[in-house]
Amino acid sequence: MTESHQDPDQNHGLVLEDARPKLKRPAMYRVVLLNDDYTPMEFVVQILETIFSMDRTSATRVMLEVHTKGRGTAGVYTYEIAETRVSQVNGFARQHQHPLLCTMEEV
Ligand code: TYC
Repeated sequence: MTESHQDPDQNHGLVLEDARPKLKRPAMYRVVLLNDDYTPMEFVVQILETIFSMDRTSATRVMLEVHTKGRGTAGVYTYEIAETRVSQVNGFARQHQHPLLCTMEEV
């Protein structure tokens, strides 16, 4: 058997790494709050302050956007962070018996 059959890349057993490995940006996910008729406005503002680290002015603006338009963006994150925040919002809302819903979608 010839050398070229045993070592088709002719690298003689060396593992060669690409000098410029291909990097992909991670997929990003929008965390979306949905409007409902029962969750108190103040509760939604508190969620935006505590779970999404917004100041009161931004939290109030986002809450009112959801209230008037039906939905609004609380933030954009990588998958695991978005998933954690969605389950924190839904868990906290359920604990307080509010119907508030939070979901995520790829940007
Ligand atoms: N629509 C609610 C009310 O009038 C307030 C609200 C805002 C509820 C945003 C949910 O994601 C929400 N009390």
